[in-house]
Amino acid sequence: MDKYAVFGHPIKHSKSPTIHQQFAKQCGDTLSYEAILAPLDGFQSSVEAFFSSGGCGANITLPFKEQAYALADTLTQRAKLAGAVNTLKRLEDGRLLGDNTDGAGLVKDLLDQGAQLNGARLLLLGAGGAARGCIYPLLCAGVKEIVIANRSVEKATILAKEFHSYGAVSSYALDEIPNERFDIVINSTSLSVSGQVPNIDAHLIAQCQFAYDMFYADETTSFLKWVSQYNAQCKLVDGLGMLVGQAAEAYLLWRDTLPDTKIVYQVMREAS
Ligand code: SKM
Repeated sequence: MDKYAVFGHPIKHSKSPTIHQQFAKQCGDTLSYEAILAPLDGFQSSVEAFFSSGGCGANITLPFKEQAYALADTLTQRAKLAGAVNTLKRLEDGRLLGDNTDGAGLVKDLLDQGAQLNGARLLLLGAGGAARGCIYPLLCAGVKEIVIANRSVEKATILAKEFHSYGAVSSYALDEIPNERFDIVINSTSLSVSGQVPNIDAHLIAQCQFAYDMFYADETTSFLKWVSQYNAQCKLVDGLGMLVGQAAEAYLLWRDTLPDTKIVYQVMREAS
């Protein structure tokens, strides 16, 4: 039986095994997919043991995405630009291919939820790994301009410089974002985990049509609640669909079949 897994620390919370089992059922595939807790100082040996015992592919989550990037023998363009790997595939010659499907998962979910990406002006809050992974896929999907805003402007500026040859990308400190109209606002910070919101002027979200929080929870996230106070028309979406989307892209890489994400998203939403 084809063997897959997700590696992380912690890993108990991961919904990946449930998502991939549902994809497999939908596609008529028989496979195993387990959650593996890799020791903080033993990621490499844990992944190597998995692949040498016949593993076909793996997802990688926090805090190991940079280590997976270093471990891969060859990388896709989007993984190179993300500087991180969330999907490994064992190639026929035994080498490990590293990919990053997070940004594609985000784009897929934005489109599924009705966002108009082509020509959009987008405000991206945060400049960490999650932001880095989605800039190139968003530009490829037709986003016209990305303004990256971060607590430390230096980090945002490094990202903007790195991606400026792919499109219009600029950087600001959170409290210095020009008061312009944005179509879409994406929160890539982890502030919602602790119920906080990025320190930006509420005018910035008052006219946007779409607010996306990469974090997801059983209840509306603190960021989406905050947006709804200032903009009742705005469509609010959390990161559950991105999680399902990145898993579908990984499944496609491993098995050459793109599962239907909409059904699985509904099931996961109802279960949460
Ligand atoms: O990038 C994904 C990863 O592939 C799987 C995952 C999970 O299982 O919680 C979360 C994200 O980091």
